[in-house]
Amino acid sequence: MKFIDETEISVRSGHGGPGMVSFASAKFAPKLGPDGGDGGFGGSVYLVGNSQLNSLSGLYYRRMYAAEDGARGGSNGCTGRNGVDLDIPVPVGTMAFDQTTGKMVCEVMEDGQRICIAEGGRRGLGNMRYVSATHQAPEEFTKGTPGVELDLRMELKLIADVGFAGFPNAGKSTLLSSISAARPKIADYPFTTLTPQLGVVSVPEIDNWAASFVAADIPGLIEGASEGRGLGHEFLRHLERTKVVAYIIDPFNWDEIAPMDAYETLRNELEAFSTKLGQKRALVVLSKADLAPLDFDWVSLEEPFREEGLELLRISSVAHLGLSALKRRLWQIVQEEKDKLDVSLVESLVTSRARDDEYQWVTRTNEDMEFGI
Ligand SMILES: Nc1nc2c(ncn2[C@@H]2O[C@H](COP(=O)(O)OP(=O)(O)OP(=O)(O)O)[C@@H](O)[C@H]2O)c(=O)[nH]1
Ligand SMILES: [Mg+2]
Repeated sequence: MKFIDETEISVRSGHGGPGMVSFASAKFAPKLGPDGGDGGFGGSVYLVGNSQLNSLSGLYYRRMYAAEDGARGGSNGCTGRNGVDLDIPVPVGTMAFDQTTGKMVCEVMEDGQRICIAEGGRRGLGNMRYVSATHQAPEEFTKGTPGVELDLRMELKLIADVGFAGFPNAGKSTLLSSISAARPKIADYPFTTLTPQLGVVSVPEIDNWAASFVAADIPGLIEGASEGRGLGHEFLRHLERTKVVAYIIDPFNWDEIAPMDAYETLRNELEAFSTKLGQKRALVVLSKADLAPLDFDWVSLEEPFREEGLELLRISSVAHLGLSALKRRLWQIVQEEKDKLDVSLVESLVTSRARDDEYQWVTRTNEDMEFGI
């Protein structure tokens, strides 16, 4: 199915059902009093995270989403049926923006997370509700409130731990296919990969038997991608949520570009897209090591990278060289970055707690003065 990472949809929650105006009567008892019931609540619209999906294509082919209206109240005190809620399944990492205000409505970050984006209308009240000692035959009722209508722009930023960035033909897809169960298209011409591909990489050598991370292979980049050359920058957003970017460089492509220049060009392209992305933790991966002659001078090839303080690994996806070391290192970096995030989260919590304490202390002293304590 076509990979879609941006689309527009319209959603509408159900209207609240109107209340009923009705009077009960029976044979020989024509005036038993009001018995109009309330309407039902309108159905709400929810976005539900689904880790089985990794494209917005489902939303691309269907644009209108409406939850059911609440039913009208009935006579005999019957309440109308509530409208059925509508769940829209979306891939994890989907963001919804309101088209009119441009503001983000919500972001679905976990599998099974259910977020209400349009709340159903409130139900209307039947005339039974308006009876009072002095108002025995009320004809008042309420209609219920209308549902909410929203035009949304949906954007997907895939959630992966590691992103592969590289020139076309560098061997990104071959690497993904040799370390995960993903089967991206591989060929010896540029721009074989046209859409991002995800793969789950398991790292069996780590003590924790469940150790794994998600890697994303995105279409090849070329110099000037920020000006729209090649496939442009379109897919770089899928690297934004990764913890580390693996720069896949073919060191035997000297005729076209030297390895260090290739790295710098790629990094500049990432930086031109977003400074944060350019500054993300990096690991340089020299691919196709099986092509090196026995006396190949790796030291002088790797020297400029080492001078820059860059971490470097050599692999061959075809001959399965260096893949275990790469998997293990990437996994370690992902853990380190996650720990850093946790630490900064705890720090921000501690500082905000400290601020709260300070605030409480100030208010407490005011109270203390009042009570003379
Ligand atoms: N000898 C050798 N060839 C490789 C290796 N990895 C990839 N290749 C070859 O390099 C070519 C390009 O590989 P891909 O994996 O399609 O490259 P890519 O980076 O995904 O390319 P795009 O999708 O165009 O960006 C293919 O012909 C692969 O067979 C390797 O480790 N050794
Ligand atoms: Mg590819």
